[in-house]
Amino acid sequence: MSRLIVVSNRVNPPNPAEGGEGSVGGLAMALAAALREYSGIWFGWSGKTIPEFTGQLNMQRIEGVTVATVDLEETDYQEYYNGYANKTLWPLFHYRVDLTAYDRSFGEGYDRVNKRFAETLLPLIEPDDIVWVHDYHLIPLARELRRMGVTNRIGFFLHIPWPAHQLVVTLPRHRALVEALFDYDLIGFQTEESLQAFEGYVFSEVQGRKTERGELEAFGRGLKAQAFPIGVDAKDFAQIVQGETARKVYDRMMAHSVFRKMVVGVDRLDYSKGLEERLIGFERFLHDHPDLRREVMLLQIAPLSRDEVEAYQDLRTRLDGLIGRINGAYAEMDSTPIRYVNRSYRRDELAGVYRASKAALVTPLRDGMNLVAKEYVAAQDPEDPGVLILSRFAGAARQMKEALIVNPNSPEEISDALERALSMDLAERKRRWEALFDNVNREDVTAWRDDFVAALRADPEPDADKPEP
Ligand code: GDG
Repeated sequence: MSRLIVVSNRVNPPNPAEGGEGSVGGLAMALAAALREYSGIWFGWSGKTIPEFTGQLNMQRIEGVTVATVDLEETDYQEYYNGYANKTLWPLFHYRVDLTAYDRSFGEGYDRVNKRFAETLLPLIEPDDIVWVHDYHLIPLARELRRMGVTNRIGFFLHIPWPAHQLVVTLPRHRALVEALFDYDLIGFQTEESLQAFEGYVFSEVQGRKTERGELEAFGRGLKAQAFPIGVDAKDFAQIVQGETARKVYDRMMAHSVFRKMVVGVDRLDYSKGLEERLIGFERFLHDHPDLRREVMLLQIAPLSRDEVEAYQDLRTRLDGLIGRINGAYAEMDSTPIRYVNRSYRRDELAGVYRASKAALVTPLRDGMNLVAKEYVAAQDPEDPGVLILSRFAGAARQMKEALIVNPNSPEEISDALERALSMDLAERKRRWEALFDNVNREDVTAWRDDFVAALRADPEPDADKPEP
């Protein structure tokens, strides 16, 4: 059986030395499991910077997974990671043209690092291996590998949205970026909407077409493009929530009346997550429901993220001010409407918090999928489930139709949904939760991974209408 090589910017297989079992994300778990199954390798940046790039590979075995990492130069880190990935592609693909930096040096750094990744990875690739590249940091990786003569099957999965055509064309080198995607055999998106936006670009911008077999063709090449909605490890999460740590957190919260009507939000501190809009919606709720002010509390967990990037620092400052203002206006001597935490918690602690809360506010302005929505559902007590309030702009809204779907830009919709969630009778809560859980359980992270790998492995049939190379 062929080996699987997973490539992502950062490499994070489950590591008991870093917080132990239960603290690791479901995605890392699922990829690590696939790598064990196919005896593969996980390759990426070590997270360290050095004065001059050496291309030295660091190989380790972590929990049965072979991990290969490479150090980058400080300039690489600034131009490729902080620059093109996080100041150009991330904001643009989340519809924030106002925050997008169009700096030529970032694009050059991005190409340079992708070339360096390819050069370092090349000696590890054996003829039968399949290669699975993850996310917007590494779009041109297949192009670089092809230039070095690699003919293996290479797939790419985009974890964030693919935006509308009008946004993509604001990138000075958008054509080159899209052309680079045609060096993959398969590209996966989170949703049909992203897939259609990509196809829209290909059809109207570069006169591509779809073949009879459903392949996309442009730049004289063809590829398969499909939606593969990512999921969580629902079974694992349902188990974690029964564990000792989760139970302790849950019991502690249930014992205190301040947590009796708790609403929870868990997000990296990122402008795509709609945190300000959520807080303004919660403020509207407090304003509209004086009778509930002392009873309802929002716990917002927001670990800091990308805090070297100015837009993230600005957001943090604005959130500090906004929360201070709302708490100042609505707190009493013995009650505070918003608890706001900038640290991260263990996965099993989060599971306990999810279960203890009556509702979750998952209200991104744009999100590829959003795993918190799915984790929240997986952690609920089937006999007394909480209610999920979900933005229509999260990829997850496509599958999770039984959530209370809101427009995150509307404080009134957020306020109304909160009121509805907190007064919903048990029968309706159960009915909604059962349908949501069924989906989260069925379309889980293992199904996502297996579907992608199977599609990538599938031998291309001879295609009569494919142009000669
Ligand atoms: C990208 C896409 C897509 C958060 N705080 C803590 C913590 N988390 C965990 C959550 C969840 C993960 O981080 C966040 O995943 P999301 O999907 O919500 O968002 P992104 O980080 O933006 O992820 C997104 C995803 O990739 C996968 O394809 O769904 O659309 O943007 O698992 O639980 N985990 C722990 N402590 C925390 O304080 N342990």
